[in-house]
Amino acid sequence: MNDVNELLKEKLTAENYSRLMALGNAKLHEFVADAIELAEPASVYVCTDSDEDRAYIRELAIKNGEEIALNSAGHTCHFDGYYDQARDKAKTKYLEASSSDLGESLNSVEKSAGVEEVRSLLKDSMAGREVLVLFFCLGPVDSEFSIPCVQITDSPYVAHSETILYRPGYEQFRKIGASGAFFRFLHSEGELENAVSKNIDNRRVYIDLEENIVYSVNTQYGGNTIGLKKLALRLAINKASGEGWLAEHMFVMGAHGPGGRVTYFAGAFPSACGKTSTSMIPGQTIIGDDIAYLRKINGQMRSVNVEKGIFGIIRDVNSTDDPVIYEALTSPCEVIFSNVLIGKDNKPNWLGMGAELPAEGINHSGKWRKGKTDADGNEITASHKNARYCLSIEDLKNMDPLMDDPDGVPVGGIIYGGRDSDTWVPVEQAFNWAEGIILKGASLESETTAATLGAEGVRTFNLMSNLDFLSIPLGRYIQNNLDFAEGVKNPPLVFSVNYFLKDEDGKYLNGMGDKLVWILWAELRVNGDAEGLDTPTGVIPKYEDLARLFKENLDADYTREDYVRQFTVRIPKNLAKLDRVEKIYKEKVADTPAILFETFAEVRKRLKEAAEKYGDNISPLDLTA
Ligand code: SPV
Ligand code: MN
Repeated sequence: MNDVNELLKEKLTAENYSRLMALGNAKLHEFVADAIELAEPASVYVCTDSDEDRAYIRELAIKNGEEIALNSAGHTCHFDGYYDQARDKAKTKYLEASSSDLGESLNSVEKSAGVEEVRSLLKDSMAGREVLVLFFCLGPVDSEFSIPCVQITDSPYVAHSETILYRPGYEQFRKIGASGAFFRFLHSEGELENAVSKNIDNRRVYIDLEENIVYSVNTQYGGNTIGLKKLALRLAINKASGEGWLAEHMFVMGAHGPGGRVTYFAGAFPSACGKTSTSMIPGQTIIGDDIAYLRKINGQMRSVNVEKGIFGIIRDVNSTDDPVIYEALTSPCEVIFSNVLIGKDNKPNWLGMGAELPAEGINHSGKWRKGKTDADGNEITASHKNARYCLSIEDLKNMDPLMDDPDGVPVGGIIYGGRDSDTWVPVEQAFNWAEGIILKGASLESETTAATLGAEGVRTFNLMSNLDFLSIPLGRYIQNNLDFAEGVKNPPLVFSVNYFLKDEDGKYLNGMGDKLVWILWAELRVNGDAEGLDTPTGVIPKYEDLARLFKENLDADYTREDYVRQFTVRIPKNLAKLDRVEKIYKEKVADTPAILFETFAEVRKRLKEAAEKYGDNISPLDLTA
């Protein structure tokens, strides 16, 4: 204890020391002292929630070259290393204590060996740099949902991103004093070359679930470094499992129904499958786009956005498809662009922005010219496919007024969606909560994207879109979800959506804007205002309701031909999917709840009976008959 205080007194200026001591939390002091002793920064800056401290971080990011000021007020650009452009799933591991039971599916390393490895990489890693100590709160402050967090990082870019993405927490720490639980994150970008992490081969993200600490080193990409994002989600899933609530990879948005009614939806989609743009559909209101906590409060399922900003994929954001984000990105406000193309005019450019891109500029590969190839001979795109923007939801015109409500918002519906070219219809409601969890969430498959390292377009199982972040055995996670509706008076309806269905020629069957109609139909269902048609797997919309919604909201004439092509129930594809997913549970998930297999058997029976009656591919018009 005394050693800790002495070390802090020696390494910190009087002002920084008193800021840290004012929090009166020995566990926090120890964590900071240990990080300083290990990584040996040249100086330490302790941030409060003040505007001055935020401005200091922003300026530091520009001064140290991790961000470049662009020509619009508040806009900066950050580049990650060429091979550091996405989450590194292979090098993200749980530090597994001998007593733990993570199961085979989770990537882990024996704890003492892993701690030693990551600490040896962190040793002296901050030499010559200033380290920043920051405090945030996951979820609204002063709420049942709040989790205070401390982030230690030598990257002002990471710190800057977090000040945009998370609610300030210095005052929250002051309130919890010595007693409360909190999450801890230690990040070092390691040695830098041209302001990017140099030793990518030694990139590691190691997670200690017992101590609620995450170590991240030799990387800058946000998904590997912004502790409060996916690293905290992993800690939260474990904590939630012990405490009876849920931490999910979900947006939360308000769908605006007839007569000014607002119905809230929480939706889980794998990365780069339309999650952010669903949370931002024009005319609706956003609470959050990426991570939600769900709790039962007074017999109601309620949800908050864990974050207060968006670290979104910028590709294909243009004034037609995502007008709200596009407007924010092209207006003066605080935005960090990452891995976009900077043209001669010092403005950001990205794939799919709806304008011709400059033929040269600066991007994640350095000086770029159209046609430039990398060391493997691959053409380097103008901006990276996983290029991102980071901005605060407060800077969007469609922020929901209940965004910071300490009690969250009531959840009317849950939505699961993936990138599925040939099986699921565009929208379908499950018959009940358990079937929703099992047939929608626990059966989710999606084609891989640029958000993680590795090949794209490979159909992959992705339980509730949360598989990458699970920190408990898969079966237990499913059971927690099944149990979560217990004691809830009106459990949310559960829906699947699929924006990526294609015809035989590989052409998408839907336009980008159609998702508005699927969400508004779900809104009607939640409120008992639309009838549906039963399929073997759930309830689909009637043609008349969709035609009306398309006309009223998109001024589009929705034809019966479109309806039939989109909503034909593809029995062989659904059966094949059940087989694929069941095989995974049988072979890889030892603790799969029995009800999952029972439900699969039941649905298989329903599908086969339907095929006998109607044929392999059932037109939704036949279901009306
Ligand atoms: C995702 O990939 O799901 C994201 C961005 O939301 S990351 O921070 O990389 O997780
Ligand atoms: Mn995400």
